[in-house]
Amino acid sequence: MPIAQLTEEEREALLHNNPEWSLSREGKAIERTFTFGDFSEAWGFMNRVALLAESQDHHPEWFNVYNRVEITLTTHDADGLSQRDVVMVRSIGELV
Ligand code: HBI
Repeated sequence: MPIAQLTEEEREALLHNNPEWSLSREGKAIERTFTFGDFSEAWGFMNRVALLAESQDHHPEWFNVYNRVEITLTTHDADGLSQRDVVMVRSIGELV
């Protein structure tokens, strides 16, 4: 089911409020790299994000090497960023 994309103003507010994140894919996604002490911590973080993703029915694209986790958020059903990404950015921010 299609979902509304964020407006330009909403995208700017998202970035302004979350300076650790940056736009990618020509404004259709947002990404952030997280670095932890070791793999165990990184994996623990990924576990918690996975539970969030399931509860929100909104799933990250991510890449992990040892203590580093790169997360890209986008909404496939919107072909770009949506409020679902705003909520996920906020939820992930509360975890770290
Ligand atoms: N995760 N990132 C992302 N984007 C989506 O559009 C999406 C999702 N997880 C589940 C989901 N959509 C469902 O609503 C179905 O479209 C599979």
